[in-house]
Amino acid sequence: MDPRDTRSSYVPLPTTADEAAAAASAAASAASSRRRLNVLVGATSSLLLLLSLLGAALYMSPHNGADHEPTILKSNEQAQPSKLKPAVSRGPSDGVSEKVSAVRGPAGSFPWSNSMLQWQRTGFHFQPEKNWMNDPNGPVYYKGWYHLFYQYNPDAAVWGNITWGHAVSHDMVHWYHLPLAMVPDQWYDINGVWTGSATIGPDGQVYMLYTGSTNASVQVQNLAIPSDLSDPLLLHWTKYEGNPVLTPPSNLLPKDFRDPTTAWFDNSDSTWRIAIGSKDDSHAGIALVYKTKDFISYEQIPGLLHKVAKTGMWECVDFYAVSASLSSANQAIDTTVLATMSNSQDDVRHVLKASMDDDRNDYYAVGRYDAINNKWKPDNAQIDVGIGLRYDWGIFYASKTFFDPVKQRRILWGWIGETDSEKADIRKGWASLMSLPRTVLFDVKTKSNLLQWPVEEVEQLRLNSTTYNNLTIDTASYFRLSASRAAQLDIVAEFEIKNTTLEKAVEADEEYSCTTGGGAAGSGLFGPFGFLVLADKSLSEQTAVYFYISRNSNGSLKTHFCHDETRSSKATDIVKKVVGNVVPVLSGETLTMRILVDHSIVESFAQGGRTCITSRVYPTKAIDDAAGVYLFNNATAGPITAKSITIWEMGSSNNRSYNGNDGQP
Ligand code: DQQ
Repeated sequence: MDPRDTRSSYVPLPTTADEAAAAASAAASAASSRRRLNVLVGATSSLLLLLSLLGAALYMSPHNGADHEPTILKSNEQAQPSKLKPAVSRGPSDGVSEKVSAVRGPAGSFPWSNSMLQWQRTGFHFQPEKNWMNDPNGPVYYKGWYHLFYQYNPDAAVWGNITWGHAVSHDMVHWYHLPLAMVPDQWYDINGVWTGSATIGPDGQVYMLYTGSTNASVQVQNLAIPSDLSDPLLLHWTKYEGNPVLTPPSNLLPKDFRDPTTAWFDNSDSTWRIAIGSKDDSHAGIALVYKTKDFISYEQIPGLLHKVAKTGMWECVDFYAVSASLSSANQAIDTTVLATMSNSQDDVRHVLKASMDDDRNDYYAVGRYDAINNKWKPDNAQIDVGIGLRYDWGIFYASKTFFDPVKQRRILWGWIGETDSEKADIRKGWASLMSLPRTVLFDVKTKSNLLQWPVEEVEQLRLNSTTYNNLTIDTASYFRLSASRAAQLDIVAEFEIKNTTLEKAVEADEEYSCTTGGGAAGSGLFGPFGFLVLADKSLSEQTAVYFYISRNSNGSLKTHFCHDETRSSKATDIVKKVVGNVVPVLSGETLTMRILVDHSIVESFAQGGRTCITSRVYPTKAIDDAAGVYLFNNATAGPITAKSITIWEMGSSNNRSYNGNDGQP
């Protein structure tokens, strides 16, 4: 089978003729369902008002501190799943941020055609078959399958009715979409089966801890286990009858206690530990730690794992160990032994990541964990969690890692939202996708950051390639590169700047940053130079991926890696920015970048993954055969030489629906 013909099983948008007919009947049924909805909304809002007043009253009732049991609206009866199918997302009102960047700026909706919208569907990134998705949940390897669960709205292309979608893969490239793993059907998760993580115990038991948003919108932690551990597909899940297993401590707001991590084992007292994110009353982001022996009863460990002032609510905390020794740089560390790696071991570092609800970015810091004192400390307080390094300087959120026992590696999944309008998402019938799965390693050369790189399995999709060696590009020029299917590419490039050119560095500007530096159209002594992807012939649409070298005050050079989305589309109803950050380049290193283009997503990695950027782009002209890729150089100091550039056209992943046979996808 030609892998290029296996785009995921997506129902095409109707043709213009079909559309006109469908629009007429949709208008008629919308009018009648609006009437129904009004009645429903009226009834539901009275009910919600009653519940929230009751919830608020219960939470505001006086209490006496430590021994206070948070009051939760309990019911022995099974709650009914919500019937609301929102036309607009109700994330913020439910106490959770759902969409990374609402469209602001020039108003007016672009006349998107169906072919433009249909083109946006990716070829080799993970996406559900339709509708809305957000955070990756409980990624785990089990009996031969990589499992990916995710936040999913089965009813619409906007956030709401959050359930757990589920898919399995042998290689994290080709997927089988499975039935929903968990739906909101209990009082303790009726407002959403929110984010959670998997832990496999030494006896092989799988524990899935997740946040439930209760009937009073209180965030509680719940336990679910596979109904049949012998089923490699883990199709059926049983929620623990005594849920919730954890309720918010009395000193925290009931809507700020969510997203349990994978558990790690502590030999000192033979307990499992989990971290949960929150914020305190001074708006500091915090991570709390609980211990448990059985995943049912928990005790909060005094103190906090970590806290950073003014960073706000920490969502989707992740905590894991990485090897810092050169000899074992490709050996990730199983989360369950994280604690035994603590303290004195010099060749181990602990990574703490939190997703900042305030700015919707994933920040991490490298540090050390002191399990005895329940404390994690960053190696460098200047780049603590939330104020320093990001996994990705574009759009990338609510990520989660897991340990892959097969290849002994740590793998990171991130939620990549949309930067178009909700209206366009509804027309497309889908919203959001996952980043490529990335391996995560400690950078043993810089000793200060992680390295992220697409899992090697992605390379199986590489088709025909074109290589250029020693391609020199003059200042203020561009050059079209060969790629006939430019919507799905893997580009790897290495650049060299002649020493004679670099000698001019004393004059390079000091104040540069990607966001303020004028984008790809600007020009300085040493940049920008790099690639224009998804560009039409006239370059009226183009997404630029580039380096820019500036100078530190001490005269040393500083390299920036940026994406300029501002000319990525003629459309005005999308968010377009210049994003990026500094990338460490060590003495003697050339400049390297890798760019994966997949229709509406561009994912880039500089210097082996020290700095990563993801953009969502929605071209209107540079699509299908009109999309091309160019090398460009706007540096005024002189020519730039690409020592090598290889461009692979990429095939598509082969995704299938579940065929209904338990045990066989
Ligand atoms: N998404 C979930 C929450 C989490 C947020 C709800 C992060 O559990 O905090 O869909 O995107």
